[in-house]
Amino acid sequence: MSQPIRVAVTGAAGNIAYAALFRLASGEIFGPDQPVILSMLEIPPAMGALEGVMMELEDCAFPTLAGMAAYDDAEKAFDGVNWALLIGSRPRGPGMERSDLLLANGPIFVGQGKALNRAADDVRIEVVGNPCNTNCLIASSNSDVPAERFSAMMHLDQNRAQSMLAGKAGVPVADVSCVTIWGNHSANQAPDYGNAKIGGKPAPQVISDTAWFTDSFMPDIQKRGAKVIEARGASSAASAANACLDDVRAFSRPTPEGNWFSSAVVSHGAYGVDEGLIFGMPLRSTGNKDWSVVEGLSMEAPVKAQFDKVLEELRHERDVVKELLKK
Ligand code: NAX
Repeated sequence: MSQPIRVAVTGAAGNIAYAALFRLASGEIFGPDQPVILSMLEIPPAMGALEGVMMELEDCAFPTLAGMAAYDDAEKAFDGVNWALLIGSRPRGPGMERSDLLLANGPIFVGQGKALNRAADDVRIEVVGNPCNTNCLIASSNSDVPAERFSAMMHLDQNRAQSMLAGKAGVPVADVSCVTIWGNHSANQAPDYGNAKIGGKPAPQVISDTAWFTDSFMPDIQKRGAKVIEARGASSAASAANACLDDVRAFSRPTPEGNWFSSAVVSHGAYGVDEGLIFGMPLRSTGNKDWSVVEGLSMEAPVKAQFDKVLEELRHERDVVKELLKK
């Protein structure tokens, strides 16, 4: 067996982590011959619940689970880790605006950004805790880990879009490729139907009902999270965990020819996005935790209008947290 992969998971006693930890430990994500050590971070009041999760992990007797530990100190939890899945954050309370949430969660990501300096040289960080793009910006700007190693999760939105396109076209989801979610994991995201492909053809050539893209597809993806909360009485957990693990795989394996995936990464100016913003982009991975942006895509007018709107939103979020940004 090879050297264990160390994976830090924050918010480890929460709902998304509960749906992710067992899959990480089982060998499903890194392979049946790859040992995994879980390093779990929680806040002190949740340490008891986390103990219960650890008992359950033990009770699965996963041959690939080579060790696990629970911490309430980020410096200890991130020591030597190869992956850090930053899931934990404060939920939005009654009457809280998005900007209040940004300021409430910001300090968590300042501390975790600094603590990530203790991680292994090859660490890759995935931020899930909301508002994930700007939390990711805060963590990255407070860390010495290169900004390219950070991403914020757009894969749930991508998966939602992929399923919706497949459903409308009446094809299996595997026939849908090249789905881009531009910008922010927020209701202002820009789901790109024009560049998506169904059976290798541009989606608008397969779905002739063009009004559907703007009247249903785009708003339904944007509001999907809220609909799940309305129906389930709780926010997306298993699908969010699944998307987080999809991202781990997407960055760990070469992206198949002719396809890409969506993740929010640091902007180097592609598509006119301000340098440094954490912006959802179409990416290809070398399979070595590195990525490049798929450049040169043109956007349908409604997608471009939404792209401009979400860019403004992320600029605004950056301004709200500017006191927390180091570089
Ligand atoms: P839960 O409330 O079930 O769990 C969050 C856990 O984080 C709690 O156990 C809490 O004790 C812990 N926590 C809080 N502060 C912490 C800190 N400083 N260090 C370590 N742990 C801390 O929420 P859950 O449903 O698991 O959702 C987690 C986050 O994911 C939320 O911020 C949620 O908004 C976000 N989501 C992001 C999505 C995305 O696509 N990016 C989609 C799903 C989800 O809404």
